[in-house]
Amino acid sequence: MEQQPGGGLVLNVDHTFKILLVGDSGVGKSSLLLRFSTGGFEELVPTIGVDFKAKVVDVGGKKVKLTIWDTAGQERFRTLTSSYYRGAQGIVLVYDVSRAETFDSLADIWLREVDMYGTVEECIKMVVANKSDLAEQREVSREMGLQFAKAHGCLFVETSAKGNVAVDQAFEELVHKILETPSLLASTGSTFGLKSKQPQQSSCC
Ligand SMILES: Nc1nc2c(ncn2[C@@H]2O[C@H](COP(=O)(O)OP(=O)(O)OP(=O)(O)O)[C@@H](O)[C@H]2O)c(=O)[nH]1
Ligand SMILES: [Mg+2]
Repeated sequence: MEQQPGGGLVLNVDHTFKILLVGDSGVGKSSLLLRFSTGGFEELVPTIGVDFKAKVVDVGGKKVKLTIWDTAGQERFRTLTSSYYRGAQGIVLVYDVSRAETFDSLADIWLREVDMYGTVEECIKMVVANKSDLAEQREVSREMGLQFAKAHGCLFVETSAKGNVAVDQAFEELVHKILETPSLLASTGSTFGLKSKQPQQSSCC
């Protein structure tokens, strides 16, 4: 910790990374973030717009501040949430293993959004298969999720926010991969590593 001229305290960190959570409504994005940030699990209402939490983690000997943006999955917020892809070094695409349509949406909606609105070249994508505790209701096998992630160059982790299975591991793996990617470290706080294309403007009717 360090005293600032204005009297406030700042935490010295090696890097600050922006992480974005996307996926259909109800897949458990906010529950994963709650579990990761506070260790808890409780019944949540659907996210309105975008929520945000910050957490400092030690990964590979580095102190990393994560600013994690939790977007609403509901379609009515899509125009708003699209602007939050900008500058994200890590994007987590979440589906619910007990609802196959949420898995299909990864290809139909969420990966397309990453391509359209992401601005960081080489940003790390991670597919998270949540609700692994719902064994009886499972509609998407681990193998299907893993194959999909491989085919699209994404990391893959199965989690349960409810059962606290592999949630910390998912975020840590993501941070590890970002730390291993030099262009993403250069992009922290600078314009290095940004895609050359201009961000998409939302169209006007
Ligand atoms: N069984 C089970 N239920 C879960 C798990 N994670 C979340 N849920 C439940 O799934 C529902 C939706 O969770 P949310 O975290 O609000 O989902 P979300 O993806 O943030 O939804 P939006 O904010 O609408 O995009 C809630 O009833 C949660 O309690 C899990 O790992 N297992
Ligand atoms: Mg939510």
